[in-house]
Parts: sequence; C-alpha cells; structure tokens
Amino acid sequence: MRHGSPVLFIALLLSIALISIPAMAQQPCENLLSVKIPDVTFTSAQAKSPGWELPSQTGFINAPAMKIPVPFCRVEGYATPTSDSHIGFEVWLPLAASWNGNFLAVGNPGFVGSLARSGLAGIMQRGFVAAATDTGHVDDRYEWAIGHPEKWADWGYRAVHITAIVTKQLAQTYYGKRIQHSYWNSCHNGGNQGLNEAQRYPEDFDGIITGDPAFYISHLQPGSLYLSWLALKDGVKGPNYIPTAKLAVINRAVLDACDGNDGLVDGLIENPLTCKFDPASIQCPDNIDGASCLTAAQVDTVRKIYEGAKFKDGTQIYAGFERGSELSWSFMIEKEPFYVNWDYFRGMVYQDPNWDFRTLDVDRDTRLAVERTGKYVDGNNPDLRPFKNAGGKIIMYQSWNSTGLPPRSLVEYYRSVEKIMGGPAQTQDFARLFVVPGSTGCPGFGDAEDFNTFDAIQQWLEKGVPPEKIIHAYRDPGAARGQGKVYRTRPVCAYPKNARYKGSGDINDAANFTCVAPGK
Ligand SMILES: [Ca+2]
Repeated sequence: MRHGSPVLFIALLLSIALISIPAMAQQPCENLLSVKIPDVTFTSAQAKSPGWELPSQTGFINAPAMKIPVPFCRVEGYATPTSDSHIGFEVWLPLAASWNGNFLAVGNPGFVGSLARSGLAGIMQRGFVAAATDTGHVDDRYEWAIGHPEKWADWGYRAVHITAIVTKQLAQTYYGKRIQHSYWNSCHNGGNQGLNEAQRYPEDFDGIITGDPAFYISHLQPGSLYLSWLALKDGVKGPNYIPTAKLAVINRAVLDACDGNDGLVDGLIENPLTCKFDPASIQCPDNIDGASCLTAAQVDTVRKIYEGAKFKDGTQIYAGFERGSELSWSFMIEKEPFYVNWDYFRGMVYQDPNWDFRTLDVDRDTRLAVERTGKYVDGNNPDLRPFKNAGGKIIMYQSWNSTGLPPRSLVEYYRSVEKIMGGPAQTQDFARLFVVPGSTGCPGFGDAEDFNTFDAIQQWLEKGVPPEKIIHAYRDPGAARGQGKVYRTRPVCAYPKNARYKGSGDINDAANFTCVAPGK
C-alpha cells in the first residue's frame, strides 16, 4: 500500500470486512406464513423469545415442559397430499447468526403419530434447522390405520418427504440461501424412515443414518410376530414356552460355545453369524424337564427362533434372533408379543381390533400382508444408485442382540445393495454398515457419545473421510440409559470387517483393537 492513502486503505479494509461477514439477518419469522407449497397449509409462524416454555408432551413421547433459552422461529402446518391425509409438521429455525447452514430431521418410533418437540428443541439449539412430522395421524397405536390405506403411505414415506420439501423451502425464504447439508439420523422406525428416503427420494437428504431400521414392514412384522408365536401360541403353560429363567441358561451355553470365536473370551460375540450353537446340546436327559436344560419342545422353539420365519418353500421371510441375544428375548416371548407387531395386523392387514395373534399362519399372513400393505409401507429396494449419484452418504447400523429388529435382515439388505452397485467397493464409497456386538438396539440414542454415528456421517459428507470404525462405549447396566459408567470401549468396524484384539493392553480399551477382514 506504499502509494495508497491511509483513508483508502481503511476503506478497503472495511469493505473486505463487510464482504466477509456472512449475512446475519433473516426475514421476519411471520413472513413464512405466506410461503406457497401445493397441498401445504401453514397455521402458525412465530418468533419465540429466549425463555419461551415448550409445553409438556404426553403419550409415547412423554416429555416434560422445558424452557428454550435461545430465540428461534417456529413454523407449524399440515399437508394434504390426498383427500384422506392430514400430515402435521413443525419446523424450528435458529436465528441466522446461530445457524450452521444445515438441516437435521427428527424421526418417529413405531406407529407413533406424535412429533417429538423436545427433539426439535435439542437439534435447533445445536444450530440446525430442525423438522418433525406426526406422520399423518395423532395416535400411538393402530386405530388410526383401520380403513385408511392412504394414511399408511403417509406414515410409510410421504410425511417425511413432504416435511423435507417444506423445510428446505422455509429455510430458503427465511435465510435467503439454500441449506448446505440435509441430515437424517434416527433409529427403529426412524431408521426405516431414513432407508425409505434413500430409496424413494434420493435428493431429500444427503447424509442419512439409519439405526436398527424397522424396515420391510410387510415381512418384518409377521416375521417378528412369528418368533413370539413360536413360544406363546399355546400360552405360558404350553410345551413350547420358555420360562425367562431359562434364557440365562441358553445364553451361558451359547457363550461357552462361541465367545472365543473372535479370539477373546470377554462375554461378547463379535460376529454371531460365526456361531453354530445348537440348543440340542443342552437338551434335558430323557426329556425330563429341569431348570438348567431344555425339553425337546423348547429345543425346537429355540432352533426356530434362531432360524427366523420362512415361507413354506423355505424362503426366508425375515431373520430370527441371533445367538447371544437370549437375555433380551423376554421382551418378545415372556407374556405376549411386542404390541407393534400385533398392531400391524390389527390396524392394517386384518383391520380388526379382535384379531388374535395365536391364529397366525406366517406363510399365509405374510403373503396377505404384502398384498394388502406392501406398496404403502415397504422400503426394501436395494437400488440406491440414484441416492449415490445425488452425492448421498448413508450409514446403516444394527445391533446384534436386538430382538425388536432382528439384525441379520439388514446385513442381507446391505449385501443386496452391494450386488446392485456392482460390488463392495462401489458400495462402501457411499454406504457403510456397522453391526454392534452386545447392543440391544439404538446404541447412540441413550447418549450420542456412546456410538457417535453423527460425527462419522458429518466427517464423511463434509470432509470426505469415510468411517472405517465407530467407537462403541459400554456402560454399567442398572443406571438410567446413557447414565451408567463407561466400563469398556470397542471399535465397531465397517462391514464386513470385525474387531480383533491386538494381543496386548487393556481389553476394555478400543485402542487395543484393530479391524480385520473376515477369515483373517
Ligand atoms: Ca468374545
């Protein structure tokens, strides 16, 4: 600046400063009421001041009232893509100065038709535009579904798609610029919603985490109900029933047989698919029932629970429970089936509140389920090429000890994706699978730090660093979820690799493990 004047120099500096300051303002929140989207009605758009109190939510969501400490813009509305639809949604937008440029959606559990506002609050306060939908009904069980197949589709895939479209348009109007990255991160039915998005609307989200996904509904629900039916069809006094106390006996025998398969006797089976434990090995001598053995009928039940439901021709309908998961079976076989599986038949397939699960014929009823509901609710299309071509990245994870969502079916799905994509390499560059040993489901949802998939997807999408492994923290049971002391960390390796102890150092420290290819 030898030849320039100091005044000009300062003016230049100021103009550079002005250019480099990002736009800090946004439209008035109320202006969003006038955004026009076909079949969408906005009922409210209100700027909220710091300290505004979000009322408590009852029902499945069950969240206490909370004060929101930051200002934000809250938009409420509904969509009517069909004459039988009424899809409620909310979008919470942080002020421009606090916005990180991204969008993160909130998913829904089971058939629950409530949108989790506490989830919106948490995500918005992290700087994201947050959105959630009630999936088209306000009812936690199944009554909403009877006689309303268009609402099944709203629940199955339409509500999330429309909410994504609405959110992007609102953000564009409010901030005057496009969302940079749109994320989906949810578990169980929320995982299913994410998988549906990748398959049906590849441009809605560019970073998707689909945790323990309850996917392929027309097969999952009958397949899972069948596992309960095996043990409970003749009641808790029937010959096929397995008393809860015996689950520990079976689990002990499984661990004795297979814990060491991964090279380390530590109470965890790294890959249950390597375990060939046969329950006949603990059958009672002379078939005289005892506390520490299984009757012949119980052996038959356990074998079939491992095998999972099949059509009469032997084709698999859905996976069974894995060897090593026995301690969580009581959830499914102690007294009655998991109500979500039963509700699917009461609300959709038979549309009859009195339908009795004991009458299940898994071959017939799965075929019926496909015929009556498949096109509305299924998300098992392995062709993710459009999603990949749109630049999307997806992390799928599943829990080996889950009983709500038998995990092997996601492994099979991932293999079917590999086939369509042209092989493992063409798949791993945009889709990775992690199967978590010892977890009974949604390991990142008690405390996100326990299994930080979100950090992994952000690194992948925004920095181009694909996740080779994700660390899983194990906590002492007994405390509230996410509150117990961490006693072990382990890497969960991207499929098909497995974690292997290096041979020295603390076995409870992830640093002493490496990821190895199967068979190595
Ligand atoms: Ca082991």
